[in-house]
This record gives sequence, C-alpha cells and structure tokens, in this order.
Amino acid sequence: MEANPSVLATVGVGDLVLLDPLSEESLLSNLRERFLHKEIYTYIGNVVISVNPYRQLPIYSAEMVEQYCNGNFYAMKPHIYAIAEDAYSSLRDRNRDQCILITGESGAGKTEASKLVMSYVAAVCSKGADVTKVKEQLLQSNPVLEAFGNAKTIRNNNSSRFGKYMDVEFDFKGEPLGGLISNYLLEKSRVVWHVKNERNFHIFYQLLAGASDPLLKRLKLQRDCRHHGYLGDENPRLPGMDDATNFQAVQDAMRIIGFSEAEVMQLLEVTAVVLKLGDLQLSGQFQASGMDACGIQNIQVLRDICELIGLQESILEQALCSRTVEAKQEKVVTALSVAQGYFGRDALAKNIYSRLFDWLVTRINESIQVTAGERRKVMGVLDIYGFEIFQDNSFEQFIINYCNEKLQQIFILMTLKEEQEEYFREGIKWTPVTFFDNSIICDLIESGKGGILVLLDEECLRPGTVSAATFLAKLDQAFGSHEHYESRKSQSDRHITDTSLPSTCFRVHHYAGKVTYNATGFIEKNTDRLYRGLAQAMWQAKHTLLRSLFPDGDPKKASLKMPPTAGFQFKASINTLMKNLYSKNPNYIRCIKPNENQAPGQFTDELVRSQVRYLGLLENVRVRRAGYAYRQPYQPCLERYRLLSTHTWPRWTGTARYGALLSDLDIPPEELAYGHTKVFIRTPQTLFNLEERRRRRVEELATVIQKTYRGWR
Ligand code: AD9
Ligand code: MG
Repeated sequence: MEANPSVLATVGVGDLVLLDPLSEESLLSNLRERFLHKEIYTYIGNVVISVNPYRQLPIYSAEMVEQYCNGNFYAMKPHIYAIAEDAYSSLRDRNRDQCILITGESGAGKTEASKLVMSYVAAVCSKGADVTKVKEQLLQSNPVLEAFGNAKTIRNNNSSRFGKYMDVEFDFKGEPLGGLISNYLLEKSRVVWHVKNERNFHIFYQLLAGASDPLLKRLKLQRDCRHHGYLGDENPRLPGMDDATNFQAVQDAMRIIGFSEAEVMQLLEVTAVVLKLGDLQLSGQFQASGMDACGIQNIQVLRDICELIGLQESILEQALCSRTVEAKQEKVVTALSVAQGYFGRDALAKNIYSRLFDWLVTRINESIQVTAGERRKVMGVLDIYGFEIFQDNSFEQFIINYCNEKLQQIFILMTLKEEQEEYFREGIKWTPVTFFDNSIICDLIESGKGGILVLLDEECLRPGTVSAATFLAKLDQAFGSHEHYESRKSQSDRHITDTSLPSTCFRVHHYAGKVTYNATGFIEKNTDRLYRGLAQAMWQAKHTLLRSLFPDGDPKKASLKMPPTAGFQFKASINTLMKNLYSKNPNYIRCIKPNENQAPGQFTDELVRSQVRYLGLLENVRVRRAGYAYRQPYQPCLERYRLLSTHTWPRWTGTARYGALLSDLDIPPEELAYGHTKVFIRTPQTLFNLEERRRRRVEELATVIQKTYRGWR
C-alpha cells in the first residue's frame, strides 16, 4: 500500500510521511485535527495509526467493505480495511505469508482492531458453505476467549489479560481453511485478587448472571456475586455490557466451535470450583504443639467442591491444610499455618484457572486446526498487551514490557528491512538510516549469558534463603554500570541521590520510558509454586477435565526437577513468536488511546504525546522518508499529473518512456528516482508542489469549460 495524493485532500494529512514541517508538535496536531473530525485512521506509509473513537462510527458497513475490496487505494481515505485488504490480497495473489501486528497501550483499541481485520477478511473471501463454517468457528473463538481471558480494569472495561496470536490458514484460492491460536501468559493473579473498581474475569459474572436456577444449583453457586469471595463486594455491573446476554453468546459460540454439551458442562464445573475455592475459609486450630494449625472453617464449601469434582473430602482437606514431605522413604506430615493454607488455596485456584484457559485454547485449536498437508498461506494476527507503566509495577509488567521491547525491535528491523527490500526490488540506491536500536535493552532482560531473567531463575533455583533483597543484590552486581539499569545501589555508586527510587526496586530504561519495578514478588511469581499435594489431589479427582489439567499430580510421573519458571517459559514462547513473525510480511496497526476516560471526542494532548513517543512514530516517519518520502506505481501517478504536461501524453505504458514523461513535469532531477515499477519522490514539498499545480490547473480547466458552456447557450 502506498501513500496517495488523495490523502492530502482529507483533514490534515492522511499520511504522516507528507507532513511538513515534521515535528512531534505537527504530528500531534495532525492526529488531533483528524480525530476531532472523526478521521481516526492515519497512515505512515504502510503503517496504520488508529485513534480509539470510543463511539460507533458508520465506517464498518458492508458497503465500506465493498469499497475497500474493489476500490482503488489511491482514491480512498485511510482505513483499517485498506491494510486488511492489502495484506489479504498480497497473500492471495502474491503468495506471501502475512502478519498483522497490533500494538498500543491498554484500551487503545487493539482487540477491536484485530476483530475488524478478521471480519473484513471473512467478509471478502468466498461464501461457500464449507468456508462459512470455518469462518464462523474462527470468529466465534473471540467471545469465548474474551469471556475467560478479559476483565474490566481501570483502563479498559474489556481488557485482554492474555496475549493472543492467531494464524489463519488459507488455501491457494485464498479461502480460509482454519487456524491456530497461541496464547501468552494469562494474568492469573486476577483470579484471586483485583484492585477496587476492577473485576475478576468476565466469565464469573456472566455465569452468575446468565445461568438458569437449576444450573446454578447444580454448580452450587449463589447468584449474588457478593457471596463469592473472589468477586468482591462492589457492584459488578458495567455500562453497555450485559453479562447474562454475553453468557448466552459464549455458550452459543462454544457450540458453533464444536464443544459438546458435556464439555461445556465440565468447563462450567471447573469454573465453579475456582469460585468456590475463594469461598473456603481457613482458621487456626490450636494444637498440642502450641502452633495454630490450619483448618477448614466452612466444611460445606469443601463438601460442595469435592462433590463437583468427585473427590474424597479428606484428601482435599489434607492437601489444603498440611504438607507431606518424603524423606528416606518415610512420609512426614506437617501442618500448615493459616497464611500458608491461604497461599496454597489461592495458588490452586490460579493454577486451575490458567490451566483451564490453556485447555480452552487447545480445545478451540482442535476444532479449527487444519490437518497437515499441502503448503498453505498464512495470515497471523497478533493482539498482545501493550506497554504498561503503573504506580506499582511487578513481575507481570516486567514481562509485558519485555514483550513490547521485543515487538519494538521487530518493528524497527522490519520497517527498515522492508524499506531496504523495496529499494532493492525497485533497483534504487539505498542510504542507511540511523535509528535507536533497543537490542541493548532486550539483552539486558533476556540474554542467556546473565540477563535479568536468567539471574532471576538462578535465584529461584538456588538453595538457601532467597528474597527480593538477594535478587536485587545480584542485579546490582551484574548491571551496576549498565546504562539502562538503575537501583539505589547503582545510583549511590554514581553519586546520584534520588529518593523517588525505593530501595526494594530497580528501574529499567525501556525504549518507551523508565519503569520502576518492585522486586518483591518476582521470585514467587516466577517460581509459580503449587504445593505438590494439591496437584496430586486434583489428579485424584474423578472429574475428567479437572484431572486432565494436572498430569503433574500423577505420583508416578512426579519428578524432583523444578518445572520451568514463568519467565523462562515466556521467553521461549516469545522467541518462537518472533521467529514466526520474522518469516512473514508485516503489516502494522498502531493504536492510540486519546483519553483516560473511555470517552468519545476527547483528545488529551499529553496522553497522546507520550504514546506517539513510545510508539516511535516520529522515528517511523523519518525512516520512511529517509530515502524517498513518497512512491507510487507509474500508471496512477502519470494519470494524476498528465494534465500538467505541456505535451499531449500518449496513453501507452512502457517503463522506458516514464522518465521522459515525468521530466516533462518540471521537477528537479534529484527529487525523482525511477524504480522498475514505481516512481519515487524525495521530499513531501515536491509532492505538495505538484498537487498545488494540479489543483490550479483543474480550476483553470473548469473555468475554460464554464466559459465554453456559456458561449454555447
Ligand atoms: V487492552 O490492552 O486488551 O486492555 P485494547 O485491546 O487495546 O486494550 P480494546 O480493543 O478492548 O482495547 O478497546 C477498548 C474499547 O474501546 C472497546 O471496548 C470499545 O468500546 C472501544 N473501541 C476500540 N476501538 C474502537 C473502534 N474502532 N470503534 C469504536 C472502539 N469503539
Ligand atoms: Mg485487548
């Protein structure tokens, strides 16, 4: 997709490559002006910037799909459909695997954008019965995964709490055959705790609001959220979101995907078990040893859970309240304290839920996956959590920001690579561009030779007493003089006094800004410990789904080896993802959140400015125009400007003649380059100048025609 002169005719410029003068200020005011005129999409060459309108705009109708499907980009406004069409047609006609990378902070519109791309592709490909079924299944995976993986946060009422990458596979005609979803690190801590004014995952509220009385009874749940410990006391209703209706939609979607009634029921039972675990109350029971040992206070809840999963009460009770250590073939049972009991209970709830989520993805994949066979074409859509800077940042933010660091790296490399390749394809000399390479930060985090994640793993596996303080000391020792790392210790070594950095924290200078991470909790979250007795108890349950989630509970398979840490697993999956993305032709959608209030029509300059900075938009424009700002295939370019020529331009084509024709336009030679199929214009001013001359010429011609017409009358 190329910039086109018609984008000049819209509000501001429709392609920032043509912005003149180019500065952060001009870029910002261009986005603002367009946004206020409901123009939410703007290009940077082939990148689409999307500013969340927070209202339904009439721009996604079937007619619009039709226009972008059949239309000529050069005559149409910037739109997400244009990038979807470009990716899809290049996949279908040029046999190039595509990926659509959607980035932006929480609430910026990534998930909506990914759905728009998918629905566009679904709308333009064939309408045969087989294909319709596949399309339906692919589209219906969304409500199911959103129910289990999204939640209301302060920033977004429908915030994705997991990363998602979906490969859609097409046959040689461009018809969808199926897909494959990969999910990344669900924020499972939300199952047991959420901040005030946020919610737990949608499914819990949907289930309570939408289930029939008999179903609720069967699941041993109360309709009122306030009866369930993990859901909190606040009013959970959200404006514009009807939990009961959505519950129906989720059930319908599961059926369309191919879940059996029994599977749906089992899924709901396990979901209910998670809720019920939150209702278990523990208390200290006095023991002869003088220690307050943990005991279950509300036996009925324990009974309910055990009935739901088919397990003897005593087994679960023992697993929750005590620990068995095997030493020299002798079993030693020790009582847990109440705090340890709650820790185990919550760890169990989090583990069940996140394993259930993984199962859900695997189950959906079973339905939509294409069996191995001929080589197919693939379009991957990535909708992953955006960069996060909170007041208090923990392990989750560290992982999310690491992921964004990797995406930024791939963005820079691929934008440059794409530019370079285009010049090469077109036979034009390429001048290298300097840019900030964030691989130094990626290395700081992920290097196998002692990056932060490796040091964290070492600390998690090390025998002896480990704590946030020992982890921090290790980081200080390794990175005390690293230019992207800071801590109290490294500051004092550099004679800096900065009380804003607490002694329990370290700070990473990310490409998008400095983030202060609280080291407390890193070790626990990375180890993600579940007492073995609890896994073993789950494995003994008769409930087939629940039992299948805990293969590690099988004593025969129990290994003394620690399971891989959360950080290790994330790094491995993100690197696999990167390899996958590198092998495809990238298309970018960069989403921007215009205000913090989820309100239409509000554009907060400072908020947008910070996003413009960390999305690196200015840098993107610079890279894009480092060589030639503007490019277009010969034919449409000649047609647009032929009326400026003093000679009569013949209608024939032929590359050799193009140069001669364009030289007729009186453009300085250093401003133009002739590629094999496209003409390249170096600066935006040259294009503006051409456009202005064209505009005047059109006016002149109109006047001439009017005069002639009057003369006839
Ligand atoms: V998060 O990182 O998952 O918390 P996203 O995914 O970036 O975030 P999302 O797509 O969920 O944000 O958008 C947030 C809300 O903005 C949606 O629920 C819509 O109400 C609203 N939105 C986003 N894009 C559009 C749009 N193109 N048109 C109308 C939109 N509303
Ligand atoms: Mg989202």
